[in-house]
Order: sequence, then structure tokens, then C-alpha cells
Amino acid sequence: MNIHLEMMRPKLSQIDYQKLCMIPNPKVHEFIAECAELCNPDSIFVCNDSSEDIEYIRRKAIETGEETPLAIPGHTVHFDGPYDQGRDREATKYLVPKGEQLSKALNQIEREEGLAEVKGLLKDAMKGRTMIVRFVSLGPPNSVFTILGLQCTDSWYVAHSESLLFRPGYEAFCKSGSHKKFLRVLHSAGRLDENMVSVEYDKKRIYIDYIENTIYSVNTQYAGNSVGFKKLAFRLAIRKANQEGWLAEHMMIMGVHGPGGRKTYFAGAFPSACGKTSTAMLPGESILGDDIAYIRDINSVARAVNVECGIFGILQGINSKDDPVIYKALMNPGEVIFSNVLVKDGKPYWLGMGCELPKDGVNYTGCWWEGKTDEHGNPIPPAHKNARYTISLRALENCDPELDNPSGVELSGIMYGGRDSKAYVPVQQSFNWEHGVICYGAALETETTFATIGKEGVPEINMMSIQDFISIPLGQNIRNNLTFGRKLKKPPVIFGVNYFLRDLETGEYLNAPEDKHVWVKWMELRVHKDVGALKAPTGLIPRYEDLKLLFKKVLDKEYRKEDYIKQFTIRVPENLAKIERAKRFYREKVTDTPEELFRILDQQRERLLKAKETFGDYISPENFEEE
Ligand code: SPV
Ligand code: MN
Repeated sequence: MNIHLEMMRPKLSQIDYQKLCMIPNPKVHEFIAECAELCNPDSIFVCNDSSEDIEYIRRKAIETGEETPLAIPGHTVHFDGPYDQGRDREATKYLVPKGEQLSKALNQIEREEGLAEVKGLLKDAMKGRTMIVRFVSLGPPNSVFTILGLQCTDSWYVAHSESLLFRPGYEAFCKSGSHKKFLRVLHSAGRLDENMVSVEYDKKRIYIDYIENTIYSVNTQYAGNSVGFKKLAFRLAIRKANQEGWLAEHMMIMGVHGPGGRKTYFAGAFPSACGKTSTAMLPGESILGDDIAYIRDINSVARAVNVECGIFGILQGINSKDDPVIYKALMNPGEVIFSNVLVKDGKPYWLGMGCELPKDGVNYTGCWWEGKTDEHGNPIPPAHKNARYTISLRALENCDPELDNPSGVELSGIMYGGRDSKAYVPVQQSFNWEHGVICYGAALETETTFATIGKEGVPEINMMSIQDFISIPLGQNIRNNLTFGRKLKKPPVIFGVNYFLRDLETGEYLNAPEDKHVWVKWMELRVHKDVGALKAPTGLIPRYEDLKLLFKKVLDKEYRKEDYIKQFTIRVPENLAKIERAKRFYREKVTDTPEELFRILDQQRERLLKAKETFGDYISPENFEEE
């Protein structure tokens, strides 16, 4: 007899009991039983991914009031509380056993103390509710990339989001043996108000136990904190990848169409709200993933899969002009969960959607009217900047056909992009793998945004855009990247992009959002050596004539030489300062930085100083020679 199954039996229907009996892994039963014992739900619902179960979850999300239907069929809205509008860095901690320590840059708490605290908060948290059990496959099922996950939650919204974001995993759990390893998540929204919003935000805790591969999340609903398989399981995957010699990355994956019908796959790492999804969504290209990629060396080729199969994307700025593909999907019938938008007459509104917003409605603060202020007297915007949509990739006309290829796609290029108003040019190619990993990846710097709670606009190092998720020593992550590329027959070509460069005097952005399409097409050509480049101190930069042609072809825009010169001028003082900030960070905050990082940054410094001797502080691209 399986004691864990028997323990849960009173809370399970006969059908749900049977569903659990089909899974041969006793650790699965043990984990669910422990969650049930701790959180004490009235009942347990086990989702076996059948269309009835998926539909049931969708219906319950509405019945309980966690979601409300909107006018367009398939569309619903969910609200998170005013203090639960982004990933919460303060509340997210690693549970670290006594005697161990993670890098100082990482938020951590002694494991026993943290477990006692979070379990205290989860105690009886599901009383009067149903605990939903979901199984997922991270990455395509039955592939070398696959990682299985199991989440127990009391939120139908979270369970519903998982239907859109992840591939079903129940069958894989049934088929895999009794010892199969899997990631675990226990989540409770905690105490809710009459609008089904978590109220005890001061008791929000998101703790990551890498010893047991388990995540605990409580008193939060924002998907980045509650949908455990997104950024929380990602942290565990980074550790697993480190042990097994592959890479788990905060990267989108896209197919870029080049001349003669060829398609070239790129992965791109960008911190949150820095253009990752909108790059992957460029019209005419195809999207394979927008957030998390697993990359493996398969026969000395870098191959990548999307861990997810949906998008939890930012709405701000999505309009018919800048993001036509996603805009269309959001305006037509189909399954979409909107969160933290403004709702008026059954329609969702968000900032920057390209139309006038209503003067009143319902938003994340309840009833909203123009002029409404918060407790500090600050005006409340109609919709939160971090308002989001959740949608399946398969609902998009530009979804890449290789999404479920168990071998992934071959990566030819990698881009790293931050929010850098001062230093890096809009696009440049690294001199080699190591230079790219260090100068564009490890030194990736960005200004903080609304996607995390806290002050915006503060420049900080965001190593390879995984600073918030890194769970191994930072230096080790850099070494892993360096080593990974060295073993490949033909490592992906690395590019640095920066969509946020501003004029030093006027502060204006030097590029329009759609210009990124030109950079992407240029990178595609560079991968195949179809165009030349100029040797600047920070990398290989485009030639004017190539960009001029691309601007015409891709955007039907005249590209003026003076704009090119402004955008691709190498700003020596700003670049030197950038290098110093990166060096300081790695010297002061990281104890295991590889010496190579300092050496490669110093070489960049030397190149800048040398160029400065001849050309001064601000060097027009016309001064650089062809490679
Ligand atoms: C991000 O913030 O990087 C996201 C959304 O992709 S979250 O799920 O919050 O991580
Ligand atoms: Mn992300």
C-alpha cells in the first residue's frame, strides 16, 4: 500500500485518485501528500491534461473570480494586488544550508530558518480551497532537453496560465520510471480579499530550495512569482545545467529569414523589458521562444529549445504599428489572459496601445478614475506599466514550426542586449566567442525597469540577463559559457545590441523601435559573411552602405549618413566608464571571477585608449578600417 496515496484519499475524488495511481513514482505521491498535509486544502484536483481537465481549470478560474471574462471570446482578465505587480527581488531568496554560501550578489537565507518561516506561512493556507496539481514538461517532451515539473497551487489563475505557457507533462510522469527526478513547486495565493487578490503582501515569500529542487511561494499571485515553472524553476535549471555541462538561459529564440529562403536561428538575452519579446516578434520572422532557452552541445553543435510554449508578455507599448503580429492576436478571439490592464465595458486597455484610454474603469487598484491617487498622493496610472498578456505561442501566425522539435534548433547567433543610454552602439559583432561572452554577456549592463519592484532607471550589471535568476557562483557561470563555446565546431556568432542609446546632449533616443529589425537582418547577413564590417575598439560594426540598403529593404526608410554617424560613433569616455563599472562589480561582488574576464575587458580598454590617441574621445565610424 502506498501510504501517501492513502493519506490523501479522503480529499481526492475516485477519478483523481486513479490519476495519481497511474504515476509510478512514489516521490510524486509523497510531495503532493506533504503539500496537502501542510496546506490543508478541502480537496485535491489532479489535472491529467485532458481537454476536460484543461477546460475545468479555465472555468474554475472564472467561477472563483480569479479571472473575469472580457468581451472578446476566450479573453479574460486577472488582477494582482497593488504591491504584487512584478517579480519581487526582496522576497525571493535561496535557502542555503549552514556552512554554504552563494555569491554575495544573491539574496539568501539559512535553509532551516527559511523553511520554517515559509512553511509557517503555508500552514493551513488552502483551508476551504482546492489544491490543484499540475504536471508539466519543460522543453519538448521525450527529448534530451526535457525536465519534468510538478506544481501544487490553490490558484486557478496560476493553473490556467500553466495551460498556456507549458507543455503538458502528466503522460510523461506516467511513463517515466519510479525514480525519475522532477522539479517541485508549492504555491498558495494566501489570504484573499473579496476580489480574489492576495492581501498579505508583507508576508510574501518566494524561497528556492536547491537541495530538494523545491520552490515555495506564498502570498503572491503575480505570475513571475507564482507560476513556478517560469523564473523559479529556471533557477533550479541553471544549477542542473551547471552540473551537467549545458546552458539554461534567459533568452528568446527566433528564426530570421535571410536571402534565398534561408532561415537562421538566433537566441537573444535581454533583461526584462529591454526588447526581448518584440525582437522575437518582428514581422516576417518566426518566434520559437520569448523567455527561457535550454542550450546543449549536440555533436559539437549548439542546439536550443524553448522551455515554454507560451508567452507571458509585457503589454505596455504594444500597438498595431510597433508590434503588429501580437497586437492582432490580442484583438481577436482566442485564449488570452490579460493582467493588470484597465478594463472598461469588457475591453482591456494598456499604456502605449496607440489609442486614447478611457477616463475610468477597473484596474489593479479596483475602481479607477482619472486623477485617482495612491496613499502617498501619487497619481495611479490607468493600467500598470507591467500589465501583461498570457497566450500560447501556437495561437500566433508567426510561431516557428520547429517549436516541438525534440532536438531543438541549431543556433547560429546569440545576441545580448541591455538598456544602455550612453555607451554601446546599436549593434556590433564580437571579435570572437570569448570577447562576446565577456564584453556583451558578462558586462551586460542595464537600467532597472518596472518588471521588478523597486526604483527604475538605476544602471546595474545584469550578467547575461540572468542576474535575478542565477543560482550558482557568478564566476562559474562565466566559465561555463566560455567553455561551452570552445567545444563547438562552429560557435554561434555573438552580437551586442542596444535599443536604448540616447543623444548625449538632447537625451533623445537615437533609434526608432522598428530599427531593431534592420540590426537583426544585418546580424543574419554577418553570420553568413554576406556583408563586411568595420573594426571598432568595442567590436565589428556595420558599414553605412549595408545599413542603407537594409533600411530601404526592411523598413522602406531612407537612412541618412548623419544618423549612422551619430548612432555608431564610438564614445570613448562612456565606454571606458562602462568597463570600469563592470570591473568593479566583478572585483567587489563576485569572489570567483575568472581572470580572463579582467584580461578581456582590459584589452577592450587598451583598444579604446589607443583609438583615442589618434581620433579623440568621440570617434566617427568612418575612421575604422574594414576587417
Ligand atoms: C521577466 O520579468 O523577465 C519575465 C516575466 O519574463 S517574469 O515571469 O516575471 O519573470
Ligand atoms: Mn523574462
